[in-house]
Amino acid sequence: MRKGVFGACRALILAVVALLASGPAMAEDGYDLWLRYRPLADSAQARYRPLATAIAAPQDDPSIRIAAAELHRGLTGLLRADVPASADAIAPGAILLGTGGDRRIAALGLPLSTLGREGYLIRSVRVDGKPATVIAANSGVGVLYGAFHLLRLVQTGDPIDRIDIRSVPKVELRLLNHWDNLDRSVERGYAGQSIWDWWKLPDITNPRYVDYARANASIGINGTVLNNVNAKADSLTAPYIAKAAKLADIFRPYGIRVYLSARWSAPIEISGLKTADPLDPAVAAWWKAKADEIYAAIPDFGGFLVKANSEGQPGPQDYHRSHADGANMLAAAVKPHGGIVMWRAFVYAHENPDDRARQAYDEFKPLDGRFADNVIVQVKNGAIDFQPREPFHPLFGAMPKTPLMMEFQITKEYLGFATHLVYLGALFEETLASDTFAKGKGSTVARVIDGSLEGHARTGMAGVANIGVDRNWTGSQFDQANWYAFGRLAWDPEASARRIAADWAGMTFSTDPAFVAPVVDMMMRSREAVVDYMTPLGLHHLMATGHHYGPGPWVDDLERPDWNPVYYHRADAQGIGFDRTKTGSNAVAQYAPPVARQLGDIRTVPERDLLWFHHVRWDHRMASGRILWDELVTRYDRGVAEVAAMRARWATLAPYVDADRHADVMRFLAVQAREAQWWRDASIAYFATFARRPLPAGSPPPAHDLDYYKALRFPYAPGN
Ligand code: GCV
Repeated sequence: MRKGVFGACRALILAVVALLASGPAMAEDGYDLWLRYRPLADSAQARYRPLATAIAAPQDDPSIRIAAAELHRGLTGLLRADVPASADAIAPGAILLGTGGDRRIAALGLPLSTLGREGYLIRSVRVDGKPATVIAANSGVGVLYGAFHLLRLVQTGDPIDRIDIRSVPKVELRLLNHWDNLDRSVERGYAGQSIWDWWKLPDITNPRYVDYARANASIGINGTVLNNVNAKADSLTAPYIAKAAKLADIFRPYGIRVYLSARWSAPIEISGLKTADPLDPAVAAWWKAKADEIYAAIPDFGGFLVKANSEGQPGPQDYHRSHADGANMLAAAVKPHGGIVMWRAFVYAHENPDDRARQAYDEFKPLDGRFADNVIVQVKNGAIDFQPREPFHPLFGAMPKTPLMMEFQITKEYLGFATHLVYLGALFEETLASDTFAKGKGSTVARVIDGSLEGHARTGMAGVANIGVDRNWTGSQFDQANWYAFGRLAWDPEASARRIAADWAGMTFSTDPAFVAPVVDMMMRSREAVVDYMTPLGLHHLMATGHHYGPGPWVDDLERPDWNPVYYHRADAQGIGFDRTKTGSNAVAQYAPPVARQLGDIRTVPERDLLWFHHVRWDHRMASGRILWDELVTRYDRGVAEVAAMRARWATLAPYVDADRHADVMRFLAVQAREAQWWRDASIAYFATFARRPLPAGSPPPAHDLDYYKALRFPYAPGN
């Protein structure tokens, strides 16, 4: 008996030891995001141990208190040490946090005046004769950003001796746009319901609201538009203002302001006005009173985001007024309170027979210089709609007198929903690094967005959020990276997507170089993979109707011509692609002349944009020496092969990741592999009916005939 008990105990101990030795044993579900603070390896702990002497944050400021608590939580976890939070005395190695209002920080004579409200310094200094690390800023929120930065250095194994970091955001408004509806459904949301429980607010709040604010603050996001741009007027009624105010109270110490999407016709819907004409004094008075009401409840309310006269939404054009008339009227209402209006340029009209890609430019370019100074025009990264690849929007660089802010989509409406592993940092970076040539070489989109090209102080970047109530927040482990990368690039639009991926992978999974290097490589290649298996060589908008799940290049029966994929690919017996040169829609002429020349010439256009701008013969000779048809099929094959490579690679990385998250990602990759094959097969089956050529040698025929793919239906696909 004794022997039996002993044997069982021994077996248990051995099992535990084996488990511990077998790498990351703790089950994780992704809730902790990149802020996991799991213990570092012993050698790294020793390196950072001096930081564990004390955290001195004597100022009474809510954001500084949060910063100190975060450092305490982070260092306690990472270094397995209980770091004393001492209010005053500086022990050697201590961290001192605060603003110039702190006597010891003031005594250091740091160049705080160059940091603005949100920038910070992290420096190795001597305080009261003892070595210390100071995090200093001009506001509590700046201090909080600095605390997260210091924790990132520790999490990723960066050196912290003789530290000298200065960081100032290059972009003023770094915002999430939630397309969340009041019934908790999320338009284009793939991570479960909306995290805003509107029904229970304001009385009952979810601890997740704090975790949301904390995660956003950790990457510098400073604002959130709570409701869908396809807005309901109800969001502007007193009960919903009270709910938004509750969220604003929770977010405030994290430096996050709330904004609301405004429905243009709200004065009619809420108060029975006869009109929503922006030049009608009663309408202007209504909005002014509404702004006063909102600011009484939310003194730091950020302002309004507006989708007007787009996809059926009401707007000033219903009254024959311009977008500027509409934006300026709203801007006047929020101006006395310091609020802003973000007016979306995502407009295209049913009645307009012009190429959809031209329409936003044609509408907005003539309005340059006509917007009030608290209006910023929000422009999607490309001229169509968040496709796997789009050339940069021609409005960037074309409205020098108007501040333009970027709108990226973090949720992956057109890139495989949450299921596909696609690192959007690469997409964001590609757009931001594009050269508009508006003021000669080097006039990048990043410089339009950060205001430096035209000297605008009002700057912004918005990301359509991918957040929901799913335990891992974003619907998949790797989609967290897209939220993360968005925040980091909004802070610095010239930051490296690769570097950001490395930080994220290190903090989210493991800093072991044997893990980080292959994962970052995989992430950086993942964007090209999705382009290849969905829309290679500049193809776009080929997805199925409504939900946008899966391929539908054959769709030709929708009410509006520009909702049909056939409108975009224009395949025929001769070739494929949309002629946007002067023999076609001439959309290319909306770019600055050097860009227009390059893109408009089939000999110089980059192949990645070829079919966006040109209708190209099937036998056109490509750089590879292959004819276009063969190249197209080769790209589809390449995309599918890349997903297979990602699966194989991730399988080898099990030793570095806890079993649950590793298996989770493995399962998602299996779906992606299946869907990549489906995209490839369906697209090739369809385009072959025009090209009428054999597949290149070694390329297998589609698994099914075209009718099979055309018959697939997904009435309950999410996010629709
Ligand atoms: C919020 C696309 C999406 C719509 C979205 C729209 C927009 O058309 O499919 O769901 O609506 O863009 O950005 O306004």
